[in-house]
Amino acid sequence: MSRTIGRNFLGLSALLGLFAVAAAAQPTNDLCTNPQPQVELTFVGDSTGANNDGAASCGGTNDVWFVYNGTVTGTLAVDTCGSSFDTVLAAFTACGGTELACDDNSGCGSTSLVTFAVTPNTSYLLRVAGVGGATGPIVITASVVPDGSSRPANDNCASATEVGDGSFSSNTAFSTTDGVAPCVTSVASGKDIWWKFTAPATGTATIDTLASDPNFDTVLSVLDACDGNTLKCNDDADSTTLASRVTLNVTQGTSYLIRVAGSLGLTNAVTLTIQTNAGGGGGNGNTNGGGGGNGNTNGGGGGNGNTNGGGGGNGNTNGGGGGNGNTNGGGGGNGNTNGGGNDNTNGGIADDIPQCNCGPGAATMMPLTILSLAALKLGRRRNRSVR
Ligand SMILES: [Ca+2]
Ligand SMILES: [Ca+2]
Ligand SMILES: [Ca+2]
Repeated sequence: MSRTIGRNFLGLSALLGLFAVAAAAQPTNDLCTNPQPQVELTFVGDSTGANNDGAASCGGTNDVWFVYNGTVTGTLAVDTCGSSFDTVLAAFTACGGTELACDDNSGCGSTSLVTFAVTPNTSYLLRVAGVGGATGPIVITASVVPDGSSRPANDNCASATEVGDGSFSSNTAFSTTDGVAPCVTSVASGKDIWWKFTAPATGTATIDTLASDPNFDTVLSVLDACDGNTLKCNDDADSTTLASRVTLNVTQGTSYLIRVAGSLGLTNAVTLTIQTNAGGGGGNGNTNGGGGGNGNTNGGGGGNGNTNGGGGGNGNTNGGGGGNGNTNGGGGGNGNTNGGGNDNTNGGIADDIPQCNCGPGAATMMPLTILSLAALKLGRRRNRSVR
């Protein structure tokens, strides 16, 4: 999103007048009688310098105001996930009117989440206040679900869809925000859905949204638990795509929470792909430090190093066997593409010659693949830019 955020965000900002609030000045939406329009996206406000002119059953001071104008009959959710301070959020029928909902900490962290029924052609006043006089930048997201529709089953982290390896379709439409992605600004990672991935093997898992609509700017993160630590986070897989990809080490039987959000609170269909590559077994090091091997991609076996530092082998791609290094520092072999070699006795050199089923060597295949992918993405990028 790094390239497009400027364009999208500035465009939205101009549309919504988001930066009308000057730093350290009184916010333009300080008073209930002059609220900032709220739409169904993720955007920013700022209560710095705000005075208090409202009251809510769950407290808060130094409030600023937003107004949401109903367009359908349904249920509106508004959250302050990503805000910089401990918020309190309340909804009213009018300035000084009936309180429809009030919440302190149901959002992510110490932020707030309220839900209430809405109808077309009706305005709802939203009060964002701080606990203990706190003020600062606010991130606020609104998401209405019309009667007859429903939020995604995996909207909340606690109800994440359980998966293993594979490809999974879902949609962020009507989702709400219940997490943040530390690799982007809060406003750049809004409405989210969740999967709970249990690793089928110990090794490396690659998780991506690359099969989603190429125009959907996703942000992908992996956590060790709901409200836990973020292990990996990615906005754009590379400079030519808006989709996301992460690779992480995983342990068989361990579960990981996967969050996919749309930039700026935009929503769309998501295809999530997960592939675990079981790391080959590390080699055996017997007597004086034989090194264990590395197994990359589909279970390459690690080599054995026996006596005086035989090096373990590397097994790359489709189960290349690592070599055995026996007696006085025999070098372990690298097994590239279906089969590595053995080096035995008195310092045999490492064998990295493909043994069978070799076809074109890996060294010539890889650049061609990268170039082809780059050409495809550049072509797609050009196509998109002329729409
Ligand atoms: Ca709070
Ligand atoms: Ca959510
Ligand atoms: Ca992205």
